[in-house]
Parts: sequence; C-alpha cells; structure tokens
Amino acid sequence: MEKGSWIWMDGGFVAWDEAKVHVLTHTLHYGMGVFEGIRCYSTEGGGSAIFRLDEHNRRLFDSARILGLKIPFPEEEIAEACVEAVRRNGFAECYLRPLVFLGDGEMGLAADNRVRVAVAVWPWGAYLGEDGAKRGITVKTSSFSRLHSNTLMSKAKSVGNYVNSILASHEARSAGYEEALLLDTEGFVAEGGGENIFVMRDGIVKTPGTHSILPGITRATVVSLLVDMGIEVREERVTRDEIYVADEAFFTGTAAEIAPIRELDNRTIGTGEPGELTREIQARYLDLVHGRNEARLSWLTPV
Ligand code: PPE
Repeated sequence: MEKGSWIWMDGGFVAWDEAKVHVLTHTLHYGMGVFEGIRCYSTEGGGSAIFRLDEHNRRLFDSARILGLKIPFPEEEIAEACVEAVRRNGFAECYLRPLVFLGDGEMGLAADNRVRVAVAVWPWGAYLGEDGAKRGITVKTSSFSRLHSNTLMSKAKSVGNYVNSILASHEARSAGYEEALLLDTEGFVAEGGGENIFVMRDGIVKTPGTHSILPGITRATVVSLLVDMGIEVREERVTRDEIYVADEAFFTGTAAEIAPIRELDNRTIGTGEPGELTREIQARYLDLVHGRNEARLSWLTPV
C-alpha cells in the first residue's frame, strides 16, 4: 500500500510510522471494535470531497452503540479528523479508515479498557480490479453463511464480523473466483464479502432487505439513483437461483463502488457483459462522487 504521512490517533496527528499499539491491545485478541470505510474523490470544480461523510460517521457511532462502545469524542470531532487527515496527507483521492478499538491494560472479556480511535487515509485503487469494474467479476456462493443477527450483529461494521467475510472471500479466491456471495442462515442471498448486491430481471430491481447485511451507504446511494431514474427497487428476499436467471447483477460498496457480476457459480449472468442498467448506475455513481450531480452536492464534504 502507498503510505500516508499522518494518522489521527486519539485526538491528534502522529507520523504514519509512529501510529503503533501494544500487542496486548484488547481488540487484537477479541475483535471488539468498529470501523468505517469512506472514499474521497477529486471533484469537478477542482479540489477534493469526501463522499457521504456524515452518513459514514453516523454509522460509525451506530456501530459503536450496537457493541456498547462509547467513543470518547463527539461526532463533529471525528468528522473534522477525517477532513483534516485527508488535507494533511495531501491526497486528491483516497480511502479513509476510521477505527474504534479497545486499548491495552487489562486482558479478559470483562476488561474495561480505554476506547481508542484512529483515522488513517491512503490511496486505494479499484477494490475488485480495474478489469473487474469494466468487465465484471466472477462470484461463488460461499459455504459460509452470513452472520445471524443474534450471533454477531450485521448492522454494526465491527472488526469481528470481518472474520466471516474473510473466510468467505478466501474460500472464493482460492477456488479461482473473484468474490464470495454469502447467504443468510435461512439460505437467502445476503451480501458479498465486502459489498451489497443488486439484481435486475425484466426491469425490476431487487436488493435483499437489511436483516443480515451491513446496510451499505453505497446501497442507499444506488437506491436513490434508481428512484431518480424512475426504476422500481424491491427490498426483499432474493434467492440464489434468481441471480442465475437475472438479466444483470452488481455489487455495491465504498471500496468496490459498482462492480458488475458476470458469473455466479459458473453460470453466466445475462449476456456475460456488464448490462445497460449496471453501466448506467456506474456512470451515475461516478458523476455523483466527482461532484457532477448538482442535485446531490450536499453529499460531498469539501476538503
Ligand atoms: N457489506 C459488507 C460486508 C461490507 O464490508 C461493505 C463495505 C458493504 C456491505 C458496503 O457498504 P458501504 O461501503 O457502506 O456501501 N466494505 C468496506 C470494506 C472494504 C475492506 O475490504 O476493507 C468498504 O467497501 O469500504
């Protein structure tokens, strides 16, 4: 990865190489922490802007609340830390990673260690590859289920939840696919390892409801774009065979942006090329994040 120069930690900036923690950091042992993934893009008028910072920041605080972690800073200060982290590191485009974790001190599950916060930024290219974004990716239904909300709660973007995503992604990649599709514990489509999913057949777009997925901010953005286009979006249960016979399917996520799915379990989706709707959503999404959609400039926080 390309390093930045500064990382915000617990209230101030430290040099990238000095942003260290002790090996007995609680979260490192037990996974009790939450994070965000946000992107900053260069914008039409010059300069850069962070996309939907307020929504990401709100989800960070929601995630912490779900896990019972109290972030020792007000929301405004974390938002300001995000803006300042981009500014100081001087990247025109980058990914932002706020992380809330339990520090060292006591060990054991009952430990009540200090809640610490860091915000790192670095340039991050196409998550599923340039080629994937252009031509579509291959996906494998995972043998791992997405977490039931009474196991680990999917509405929290928590550190521990990503063991589930990593197991699924590794399994898919080692079998020669580019990403995993996880089903929920009842067998309905949930989401990708690090993305939400949309499918379209006969002009009707569906995306799974939020019972066992991370309610993605890109997902919400895409729903708005579809509504703007006058396209009906149904948030309901989706089965894997619906994807096999879909005209189009795509993943959405901050890192992955809009990633067309060209194959699921070796079945070609539609024509095997990114479909018309997927391309349109991709173009509209890029317009949006780069400040070319006048109606949605309020989603951009200038740096
Ligand atoms: N589901 C999961 C499991 C997930 O990790 C993400 C984001 C999404 C859905 C989409 O959420 P949103 O970014 O708000 O649209 N995954 C992040 C993790 C990337 C990583 O590998 O690290 C991301 O896209 O930033």
